[in-house]
Amino acid sequence: MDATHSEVLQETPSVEIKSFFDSAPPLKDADEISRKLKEFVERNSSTPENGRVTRVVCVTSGGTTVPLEQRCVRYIDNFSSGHRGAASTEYFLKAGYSVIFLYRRGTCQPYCSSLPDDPLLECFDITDDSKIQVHPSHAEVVKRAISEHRAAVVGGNLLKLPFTTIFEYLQILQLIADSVSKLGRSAMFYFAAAVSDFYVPWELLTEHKLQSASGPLDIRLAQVPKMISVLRKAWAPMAFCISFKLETDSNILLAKAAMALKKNKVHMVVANELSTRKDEVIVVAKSGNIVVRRDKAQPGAEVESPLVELLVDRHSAYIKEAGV
Ligand code: 9Z3
Repeated sequence: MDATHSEVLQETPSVEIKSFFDSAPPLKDADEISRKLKEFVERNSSTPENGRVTRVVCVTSGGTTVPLEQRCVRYIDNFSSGHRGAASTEYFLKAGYSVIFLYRRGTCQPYCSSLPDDPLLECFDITDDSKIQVHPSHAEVVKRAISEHRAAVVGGNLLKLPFTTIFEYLQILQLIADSVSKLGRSAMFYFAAAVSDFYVPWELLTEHKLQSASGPLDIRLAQVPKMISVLRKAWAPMAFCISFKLETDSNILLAKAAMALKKNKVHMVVANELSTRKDEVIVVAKSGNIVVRRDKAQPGAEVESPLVELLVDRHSAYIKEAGV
């Protein structure tokens, strides 16, 4: 391969990335998000005065949408309830991390998994004197959800940023990476969101609703540039990075996870199979694979508990390695 060809090949990803960001509809609230991030990172940075190093993890959660019209009526979605991201956020907070929770609007939220589907309608009663009170059967879970959530937010340890589309997700992720890169090895990314591999570039979308009278629909989907490897190389190169690999065919899962580990140069890949993802995951790393299981003997035990414990441990070792 001649030098020019190899240069072109090396440049291709950044060209794709530039064109993705250039053509994406700009975030409506970019300034507000940047302001919140700046404040959050400053608050969680170590300073000579407070003498502590706070670890910050960005947990991504839920699926991205791919609009099929600019004034979007129809879209392609990615499967994810957001349970993994929400539960992991709780365990990271418990372990002393501050969390940037980048989540798909409408998906599971930290501290809400024990609440019924419609908490407002199911947890509360109206008393005879028209006051609202928690129904005794839900009192404990409501109290716990409100107090733990409030403690995390008021303490400046939880910042929640919502997204819907793939365009919003990747633009906010870039803002987060820019902000936390200054924390060096104390920052972690935990990519539990299910991110679309394909999308329709914004400029190729029709403005108005697609019409069925125009006959069958042909759509050509472009590949979403691989942002994790860019984040590793350029956006936040010192951050500890955990990506996820989801497959429905268990025969290819570990090979795909090992490939992602090598290609994206992340520190670990959490391999999970769709049907068993709540019971078991396999953490794939250069040093070998580790199976992590939910403790079935304990009622309500979640696989995210031992998983986060393991990752916190590995993150500590990564920080120590550099003598931070
Ligand atoms: C995951 O694999 C997550 O563990 C799940 C969690 C989405 C399965 P739930 O939200 O499920 O609790 O319902 N996330 C990453 C999925 C993904 O899109 N990975 C990409 C891939 O597999 C790489 S970033 O190619």
